[in-house]
Amino acid sequence: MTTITTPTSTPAGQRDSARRLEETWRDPPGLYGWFAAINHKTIAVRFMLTTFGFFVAGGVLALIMRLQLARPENNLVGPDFYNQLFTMHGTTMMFLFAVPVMQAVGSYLVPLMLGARSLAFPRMNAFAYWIFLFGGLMLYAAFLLDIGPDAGWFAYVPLAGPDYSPGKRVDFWAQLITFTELSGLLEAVILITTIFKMRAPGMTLNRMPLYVWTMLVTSFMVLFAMPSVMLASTALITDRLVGTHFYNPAEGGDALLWQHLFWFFGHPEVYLIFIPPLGFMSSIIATFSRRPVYGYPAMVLAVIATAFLAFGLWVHHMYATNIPELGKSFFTASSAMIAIPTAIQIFCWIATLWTGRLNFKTPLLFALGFFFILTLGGLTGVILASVALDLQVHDTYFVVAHLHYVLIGGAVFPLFGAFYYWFPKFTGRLLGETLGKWNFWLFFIGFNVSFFPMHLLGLAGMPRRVWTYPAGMGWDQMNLAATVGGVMIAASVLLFIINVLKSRRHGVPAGPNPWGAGTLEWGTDSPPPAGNFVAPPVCGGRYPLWEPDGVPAHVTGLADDRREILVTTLMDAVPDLRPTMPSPSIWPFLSAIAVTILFIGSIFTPWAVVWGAVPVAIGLTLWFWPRKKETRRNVVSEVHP
Ligand code: HEM
Ligand SMILES: [Cu+2]
Repeated sequence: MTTITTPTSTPAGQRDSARRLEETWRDPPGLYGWFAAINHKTIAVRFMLTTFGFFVAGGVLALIMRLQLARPENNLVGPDFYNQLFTMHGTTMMFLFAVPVMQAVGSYLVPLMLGARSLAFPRMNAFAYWIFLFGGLMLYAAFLLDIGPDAGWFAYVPLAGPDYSPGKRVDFWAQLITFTELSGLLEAVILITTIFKMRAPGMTLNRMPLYVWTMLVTSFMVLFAMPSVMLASTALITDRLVGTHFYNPAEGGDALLWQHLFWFFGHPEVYLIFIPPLGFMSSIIATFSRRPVYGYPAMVLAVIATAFLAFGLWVHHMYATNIPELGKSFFTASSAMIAIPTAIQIFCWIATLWTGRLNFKTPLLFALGFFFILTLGGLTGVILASVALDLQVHDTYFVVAHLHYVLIGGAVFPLFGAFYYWFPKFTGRLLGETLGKWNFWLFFIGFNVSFFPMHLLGLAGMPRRVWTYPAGMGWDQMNLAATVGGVMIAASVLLFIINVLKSRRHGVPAGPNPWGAGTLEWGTDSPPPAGNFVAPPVCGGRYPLWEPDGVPAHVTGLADDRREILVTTLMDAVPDLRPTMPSPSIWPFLSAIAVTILFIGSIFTPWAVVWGAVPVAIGLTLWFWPRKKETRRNVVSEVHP
């Protein structure tokens, strides 16, 4: 049993222990160490940088589209390339940026907020990152070779089927789905396990930070949503490669099956993107209004309700199909209903801000930008939920406007806020405030200049996914405005990059808690040591650092010469077990390469599934091969608990 006492050891003893902990938990040095790294912070930083890289790549594609559409009958790009552009842009933003970036940020912050030394399953975490990276690289390699996918980000059959999309383009798309969903599912399992079993003693479910609640709920949604699209895309590949007929009505298949399976995932996906930012909002608003978020139980229940409802609305993407009209009305009702839990949260935040003492730093500006933009996106969402109105603007720029208002307002604004907020924790330095304000205002104004006119374009009948349009339709000015706004957004992202590069070296040193925040990640150094906490905290409330007596005690008795962690019980976080975490290993990386060869090979021959399984099996076997030293230690600790 672990004993919990106030630390009594001498400062010198603590320093010694801190040094040993650092040696125990850090990643090995050198090139080998780079590939063998498994520390959750190392992997999370790589993950965040990679997803941000994809955001920039997707943004460049968007800019090319906007330049092409700036004036009528433009010839910057041709129709075939334009098809690849919007498909790659949508696919990148949804599968390589928005969902994974939320998991990446979570895999950095969740253990720190819980007072834990690590994520659960750290090797699997490294594996999930490599799989994600290789999948993304495969997609972009295909694009650069001019065989990028071109059937839209939701790849509807029959367009994406073997008859209308011969060649390999759509296969790369379908296989990218397998890569990213595998990675996403693993991350979800890791986060759920960490949240349920590795919380600091005293952190009952009822004291868990709201951000951790959002990551828990998101991870459960991933478990239910992602298998649906993996199944769908695998069936698409087998239709295309080995002649099955899942989606072929002539042979008893069903084209609409694709839409059901895709949107059963696709609608919850937008909530996978949107729910973690609700947690960013709660963290930022609490800290910058200097008081706990109002209505904790209502906030938690609202997030859970959103997750449940999110699985009951997928048909609102399919109003233009021949589903029975009565059925569609139910989906109208449920689509309108999901506005309720979001509204509850918005009211709780307003109540918090109303009664707080506001501190207008850049993170809060981005949080306020969220309110404005997301609310507009939500209102057009309620319009689109109605079958009659939706049919009028289906497949027009009205939809493009709506989806960017919710996705950029609901996810990208809070995400930027979150970076400004947690950057000092990641690096030990604050981001520049002046550049931050420029970053915000350029983004906010540019966004509205770019996307507001698209509502009007849609109402004026401009269809989405067209590479050009004739002059004299009354669309010219609004398209030009949209392009100017797009350039402003690009400039603002550039300012952000400059800010990061500058502040990483020369920013104001942050110290452990620059904002005076209340959750546990601010109770350790910035950046945190390899083992997160020299003395892991015991949790005394929802905002432990704001409790009158601060952190009441620390966990003692954990080994500092091996990766020992404290496992606590699910509901009440009572200390339970002291397992030892695995050490760094190159095998997650090598196994990810083997899996990549299997996945990419199977685009070209079904035999890759058979022969490709051999290296995967070897990789996994060596990954799990026990080491003598570790086994001996485990046996000893079992005999003497
Ligand atoms: C950063 C600024 C952005 C600009 C200027 C931009 C611009 C565009 C444009 C011009 C289109 C194509 C319209 C068409 O021809 O139908 C588009 C489509 C799309 N965008 Fe964005 N976008 C941006 C960011 C994002 C973000 C952050 C996301 C998601 C998180 C996103 C998701 C999508 C999706 C899903 C589509 C539909 C693709 C398809 O039709 O297959 N965009 N965007
Ligand atoms: Cu939807």
